[in-house]
Amino acid sequence: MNKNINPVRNSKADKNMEQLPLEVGRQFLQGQNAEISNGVNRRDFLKAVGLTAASLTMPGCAAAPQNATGGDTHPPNFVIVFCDDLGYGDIGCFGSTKHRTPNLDQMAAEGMRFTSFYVTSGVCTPSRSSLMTGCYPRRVNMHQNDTGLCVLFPVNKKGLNPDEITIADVLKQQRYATACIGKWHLGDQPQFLPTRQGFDYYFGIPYSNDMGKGRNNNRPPLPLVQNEKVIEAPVKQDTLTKRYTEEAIKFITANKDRPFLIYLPHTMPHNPLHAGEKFRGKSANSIYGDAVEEIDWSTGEILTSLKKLGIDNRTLVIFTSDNGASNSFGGGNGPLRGHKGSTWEGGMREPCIVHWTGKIPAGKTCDEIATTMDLLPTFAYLAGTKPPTDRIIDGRNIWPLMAGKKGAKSPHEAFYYYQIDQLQAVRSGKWKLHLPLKQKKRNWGKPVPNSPLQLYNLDADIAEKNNVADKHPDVVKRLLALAEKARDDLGDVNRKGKNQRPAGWVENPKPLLLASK
Ligand SMILES: [Ca+2]
Repeated sequence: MNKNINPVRNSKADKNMEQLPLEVGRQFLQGQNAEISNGVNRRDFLKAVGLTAASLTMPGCAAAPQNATGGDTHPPNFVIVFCDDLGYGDIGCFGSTKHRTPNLDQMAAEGMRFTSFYVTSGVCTPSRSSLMTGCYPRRVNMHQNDTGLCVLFPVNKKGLNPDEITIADVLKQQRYATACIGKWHLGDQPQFLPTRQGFDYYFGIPYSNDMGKGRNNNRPPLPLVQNEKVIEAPVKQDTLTKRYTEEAIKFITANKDRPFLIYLPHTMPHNPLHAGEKFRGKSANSIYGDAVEEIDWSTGEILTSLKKLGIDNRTLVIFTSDNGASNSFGGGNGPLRGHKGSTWEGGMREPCIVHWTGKIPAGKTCDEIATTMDLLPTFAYLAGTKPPTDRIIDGRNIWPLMAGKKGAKSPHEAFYYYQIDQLQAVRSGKWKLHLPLKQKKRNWGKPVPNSPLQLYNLDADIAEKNNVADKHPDVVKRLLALAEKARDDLGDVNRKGKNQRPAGWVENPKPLLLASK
C-alpha cells in the first residue's frame, strides 16, 4: 500500500489555496528521530501533529481513555446509521403515516429525537465530508467536484484529502476498531477510500447507486468494494441493505469487548430504489416505502444485537440522513419546504434519533441547532480525547444536549447553508435569513435569477412561508453580518475564504474494476 501520495502538491483545484501547515510539520520532524524523518508519511505526521496536541494518549500507549460521562472506564462504542436521501417526514416518529418504522419509533421512545439537526449540504459528497471531518464542505474543499459540479462522479480526480483527520482517525488513535459499511462517496481512488481515512474495514459501494454503467456512459459497472478490492460488479442492489446489516452485526460481535466505531451509510433510499425479497412490494408507498421499511428492520437488528451482547449501555447509536428527500421518488420532508439539493429546510434538516441506554434520557426531544459536524468533537469527548487542535474544526461537542442537561443550548451562534460554492442562507437561533442573490445557484439546472432577501422565524414558521424581514431590520442586520463572517472565513462563489484547506487530487484516476480472474 503506497501511502506516500502528496495530493496537496498535485492539486489543481487548490493551486491558489493555503497549504497545510508545513512549517508545523517541519518543526515536528525536527523533534523526532531519523526513523520518522526518512520514511515519514505526510498524512501520518500531520495527523500526529493534530492529534498528539489534542490527546493525552499516544498510539500504542496502554492507558485506556477515561469515559467522559463518568462511571465505568470503558469508552463508549459508536454506531452512525446514515441514510441516503431519507426525508424529514419519512419515518413514523417524525410524522410519516405511509411508512411502518416500529424499530425507529422504539429507538426514539428509548432515546432522543433531534428536530433541528442539520447536514451541511443538500447533496451527498459535501454532506459526507462534514460528518467525516467536523467541518463545512468549503473548509475542506469538498463542496464541488473536479469540474465544479455538486458531487463526485466515478473516476474523479478529487477526493477527501487523506491529510484531513477524520472521525475514524480520532477514534483509531484511542484504539477503537473502525468500520465503514456502505456508500462512501468521498473519492473512488485508492488514496481516498475509507481504508486510507482511518477505517480498519470497508464494505460497500464507493459512490451513488445511480452512477454505474449505463447505455450512454463509459463508467464501470457499479462496484461492491471490500477494503480496497472490488468483489462484485455490478453489485446486486436488492441485497445491499441486508448485507450491510450482516456486516455491521459481524463487526459488532467480533469487537464486543473493545471500543468500536461503525459508520453505516446506507445506499438506500437513493434512486434507483431497491429492497430485499422480504420487503419488496410490502409497504404502502411502493418501492420507496419498501426500502425505508427495510432500513427500519436493519436498525432494529443492530439495536437488538447490542442488547443481546449486553453492550447497549455503552453504545451510542445515531440515526439520520445525508440530505432531504428528493421530490421525484416517493420520499417526503414533512412540514419542511423544499427538497434534496436545496437550501430550504427540506434539503438540509434531517430526522435524527440518538440512543444510549442509561445515558440518553428516554422519549425526549431536542430542538436546539445541531449538525453532523458535531459528531467528531462529541465522540472525541466521549472517548476521552479532543478534536484536532492544529486546524479549524467547525463542529462542537453536543453531549450536553444529548444527555438532556438542563438548560443546555446549541453551541452554534450561526449555521450556514451553502449550495455548491455559494452561501445562500444563515440561521441563528430561531431566525433564518435567505440572502438576496442575483443568481441563486442550483445543484442541477440554471440558477434562479433575482432571489430576494427573506427572513423566517422557524419556531413559528417551520415551512418558511411568511417573510418577516420588514418587521425585523435588526435581526436582518445581525444575520447579514454573520453571513459576511462566513464569506471571509469559508469563501463564497469565486471569493476565496481565509481558512479553507485543499482537497486531495490525483492526476490519473482509474476506474474501480473487478479483478480479472
Ligand atoms: Ca444523498
